[in-house]
Amino acid sequence: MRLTAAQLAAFRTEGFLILPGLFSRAEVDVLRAEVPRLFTDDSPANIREKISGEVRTAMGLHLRSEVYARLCRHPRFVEPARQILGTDRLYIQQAKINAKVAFTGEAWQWHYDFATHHAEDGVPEPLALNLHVFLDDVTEHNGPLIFIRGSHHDGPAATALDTQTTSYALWTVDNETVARLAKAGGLVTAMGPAGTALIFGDCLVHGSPSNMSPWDRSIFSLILNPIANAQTRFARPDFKHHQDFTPVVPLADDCLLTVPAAATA
Ligand SMILES: O=C(O)CCC(=O)C(=O)O
Repeated sequence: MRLTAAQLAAFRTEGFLILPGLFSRAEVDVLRAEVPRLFTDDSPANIREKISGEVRTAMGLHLRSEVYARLCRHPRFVEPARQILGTDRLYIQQAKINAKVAFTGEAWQWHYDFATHHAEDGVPEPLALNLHVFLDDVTEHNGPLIFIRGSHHDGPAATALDTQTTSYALWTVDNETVARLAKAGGLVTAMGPAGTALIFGDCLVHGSPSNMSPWDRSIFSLILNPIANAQTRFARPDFKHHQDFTPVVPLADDCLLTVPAAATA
């Protein structure tokens, strides 16, 4: 799969792409079928919400599931990432599902990913890409991501580590900066049916509100980073930043539909 010149230009200008229907309903069904097993694992890679105790984020998925190992090597993710970054030498930095369970899923504060990648892992440059696929329909009601259009042009904003708001410590951007960037670029809510994909860059400021609705909202997120820009600090667990810098090689386009039954039992 190749992005068009118009998509590449939009990515550079706005900092993100929304790709409706990138994955089919049949592919989403394969991805969703793995979720109950993964969420009931007694694993430190399943991080729970502060209030409800429901799974907030389930990490390290490419090591815990053949289906998600394949998704991380899916050509509809890997080829656009190679195209944007201009290199075939990318590694899987992180693979997770952010669940936002109906009524209780908590917010992700305003942040950009490079703040964490740099401060925690010593990633030198803001090159990593975050590639999402919606596992549920995402609407204005169930805690969608909100992007600040063009905020990546401002470069890495000042951040502070917030260990209080949720169970997941995050380097966050202050309200004054958010207000300035939002007035300049506007906010875009990333919505669409299950199977919709997103690609956004490491300096794009984004966040998402809590899920007050009666509808679950799960989104898979893959971070791919150039091997030449790999982490230089190794303090975080492997499930937060994978320490194997083997180049990711794309599989066949139908790889999610050919998973042997034994691999999902
Ligand atoms: O799942 C969400 O709502 C937030 C995800 C996010 O901020 C991220 O992947 O960096």
